[in-house]
Amino acid sequence: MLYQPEIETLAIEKLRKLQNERLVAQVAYVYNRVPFYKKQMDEAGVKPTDIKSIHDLHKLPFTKKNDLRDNYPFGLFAVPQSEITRIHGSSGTTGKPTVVGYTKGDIDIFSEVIARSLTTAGCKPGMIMQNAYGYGLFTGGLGIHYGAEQLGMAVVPISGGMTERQIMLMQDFRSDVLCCTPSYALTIAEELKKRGIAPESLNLKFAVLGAEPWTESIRAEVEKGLGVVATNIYGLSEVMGPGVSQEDYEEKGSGSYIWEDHFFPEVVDRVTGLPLPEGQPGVLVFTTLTKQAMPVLRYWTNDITTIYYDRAGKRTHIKMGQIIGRSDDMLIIRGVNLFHTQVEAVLEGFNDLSANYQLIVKNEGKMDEVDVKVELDPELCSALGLESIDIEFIKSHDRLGQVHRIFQKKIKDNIGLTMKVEFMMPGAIPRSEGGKLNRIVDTRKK
Ligand code: DLL
Repeated sequence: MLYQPEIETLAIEKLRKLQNERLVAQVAYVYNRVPFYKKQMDEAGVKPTDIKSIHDLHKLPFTKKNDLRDNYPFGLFAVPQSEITRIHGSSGTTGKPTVVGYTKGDIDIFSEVIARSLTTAGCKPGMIMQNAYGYGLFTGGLGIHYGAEQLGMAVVPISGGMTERQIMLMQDFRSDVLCCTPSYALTIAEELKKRGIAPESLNLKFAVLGAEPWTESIRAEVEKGLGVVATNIYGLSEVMGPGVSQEDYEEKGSGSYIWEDHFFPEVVDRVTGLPLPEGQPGVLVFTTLTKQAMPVLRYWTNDITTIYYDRAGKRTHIKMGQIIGRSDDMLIIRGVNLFHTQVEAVLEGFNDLSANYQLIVKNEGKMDEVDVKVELDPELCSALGLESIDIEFIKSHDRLGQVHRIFQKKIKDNIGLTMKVEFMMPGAIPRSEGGKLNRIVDTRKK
């Protein structure tokens, strides 16, 4: 099912024409209204009239997170404060947040792309949605909320956390849809299992997961543990919030549709900033085409992914792959670039291991090292009567010793790094308590 069939399947020439018209207008709009953009473009020697189509985008300078910080709080707003209806902030935990603003018109478009995304995820009017994204400065809660209402769903604005309560309401309200981070979906699934609540006894059908990187191994665990079809929703506050792209529930694993009529994507080289050919991973860059309060030109998201231009799905809009990680979170270990999702991807297919893992980065001698801590599958532990971890026992145990060796070897083969693998008892690794989960502990001295 499509939410806006005429836009979602717009012939590519028409989509391009729309994008070009919107881009030309958006560039002139920010040049005339935001001193920061006027200065950036003047310094780069680019006039608004030089931008005639998306092919001219490369002439514009990038906008980076620092530019938002330097103009804190409202310096990049293109409208008088009286026209601002809502203010959100980035999820950063330290220092000042990255501030973004919306006009009434922006909120309407935000809701429209969320309604489109939720339909793409399998949601329908009349369904009950349990929205466990955080409400507050974070765009997840309110962003999804308004879009779900626009679609005609009944929203339960429970926000993140209070897992017991989540489960009680899920049972009593017969919620059809759960929206939350993938790591929190795992927490809920685990709690259900602990309490002996079968996923079939619930009414959940879909989970719409995003706000942090995740891979197929987590999808498999969430789908099994909650009895849902789980899809990816992507977005960032600076561009809008959630709903910049969304995976289709019937085309899982083939990428997420980018709503190109509002957000124009590019993938560029992390170092040179030059556009990359299709299929090569690089930094995702977005230019908003219709924003009023805080448009961004060539916003450097720091997110690493790949764009597929084959347009082979139900819609004509292009798809992006899963986010591998953020370039500012990339570890460089003995000369090898490492994202935690690469380790997560290796976990796929290891039924004796759970999707609860953590990377410990350390430097005890000359070289940086990474240890992988991963929890054993709880059912396996009870079947073996295992109550604590003894590394010598694991190594000498037929089944566990073999899993240990194969997992370590697969990490080396796939990632190119030797990592110490430590098996943990279920529950030993921190869980998401409702929001984004940090899976890396860096103990190196800065
Ligand atoms: O996380 C918006 C959002 C809310 C998206 C709910 C999806 C669901 P910020 O707090 O500004 O906004 O963080 C944006 O989170 O640049 C990515 O690094 C990461 N991110 C968001 N969605 C995904 C995803 C929201 N599906 C930053 N996969 C982005 C991987 C994601 N990373």
